Amino acid sequence: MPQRLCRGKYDSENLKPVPDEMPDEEAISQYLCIHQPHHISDFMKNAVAHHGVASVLSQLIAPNVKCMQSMLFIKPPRFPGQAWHQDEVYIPTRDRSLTGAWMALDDATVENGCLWALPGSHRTGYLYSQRKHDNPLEFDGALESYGFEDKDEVPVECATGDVVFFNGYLLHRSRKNRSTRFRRVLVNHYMNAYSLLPWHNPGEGGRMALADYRGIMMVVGEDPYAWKGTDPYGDAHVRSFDPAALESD
Ligand SMILES: O=C(O)CCC(=O)C(=O)O
Repeated sequence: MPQRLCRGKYDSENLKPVPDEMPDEEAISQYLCIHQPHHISDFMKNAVAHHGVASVLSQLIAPNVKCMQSMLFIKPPRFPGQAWHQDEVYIPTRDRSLTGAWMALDDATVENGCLWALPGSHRTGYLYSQRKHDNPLEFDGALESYGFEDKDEVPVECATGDVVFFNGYLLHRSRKNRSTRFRRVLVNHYMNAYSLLPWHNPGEGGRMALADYRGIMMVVGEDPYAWKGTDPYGDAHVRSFDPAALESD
């Protein structure tokens, strides 16, 4: 499945076509992570709305659930992970309903850079500050959250097909892929459709409390704000990282 995206088979400025003779493995090895693939691919839209995942989300979150983000991690050998963070820092919800569904497309192990989490760190609803990290060989360029003890972190090793659901306040990270295998994962983010989404858009009449990004996709139930319509989807885009991370160690 990532082959078609990585071979540039969709209408996207950011995912350029590759020569026919290029092997799939080489084509997919160009990318750490493709953001918003569901904006351009019907296959990915169907994955976002996966029936089994949607059914769990309706129990975990609420009867009405919308999705605002998909991320297809490919993470080839030697590619970096992402430092400690809470997803809610990036995608604020009004009611703490942000939930990630992390779907393993390969076995994810400590060696190939599985997810690590700090159990229970979502409970208080505390959002930690962020800073630039100093470990470009391990993590991509995203900022790191800091100000907490991380000795109790646990690896979240998964078999292909497993789905991990986690709250947007959970502190998590992943490390560099130190294996010779890919670590592909589809991570989609969902929230209660009743919560406004102050992500990207300024509020109505300049009111922050009314800010509501509408580039969303309903996956369960009714959209209470259907009267607003939805924003047209944009392109997919590619996550960049420091090529120094590809040094072996
Ligand atoms: O799986 C990874 O490498 C990182 C995923 C992640 O941090 C996220 O989904 O927010």
